[in-house]
Amino acid sequence: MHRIFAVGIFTLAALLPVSAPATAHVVFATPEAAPGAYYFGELRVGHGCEGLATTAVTVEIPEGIYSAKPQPKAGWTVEIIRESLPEPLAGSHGKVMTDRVARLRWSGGPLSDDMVDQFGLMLKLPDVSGPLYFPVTQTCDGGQTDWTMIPAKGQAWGALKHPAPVLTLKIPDGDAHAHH
Ligand SMILES: [Cu+2]
Repeated sequence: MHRIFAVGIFTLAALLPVSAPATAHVVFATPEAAPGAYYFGELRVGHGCEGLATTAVTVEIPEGIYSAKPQPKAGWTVEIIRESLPEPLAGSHGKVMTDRVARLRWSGGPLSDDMVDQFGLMLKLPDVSGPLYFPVTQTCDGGQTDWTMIPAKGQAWGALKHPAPVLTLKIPDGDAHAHH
């Protein structure tokens, strides 16, 4: 009886694909947003680095985004890394901006390879349409995976081994004018 059960499990495992599906990469849980919107999203970490537990997640905030806030997370230390702007810019509420958030980093955990978690952030999105790439460094206990690949023209995001998480900015269907 036990032996038959074991054989059944083995057969199922053999049928699973060798490579993880695209959804198991580091991705935005909600990958679409409206241009110019305040967007709250979560970076989903679907697995570790080649089986190793995740101990830090660092995300690069692309140019054109001047406001980025991480969500605090129990068991993780959050860092906001800023860089100064080449020239001051007019910000919200009449303030002048002299720097921007260049990257956010959560370190702690560890998040084991067989579990999933999400890291929240709020962004003020630029008023443009199209894909925005957020390169992520996944640090693990004894390894690292760089989710930094950006598809070339005509190349599918899913065809890349370690694609950067992408957020696609587009005006919602049936809404000719984006509401701010
Ligand atoms: Cu994956």
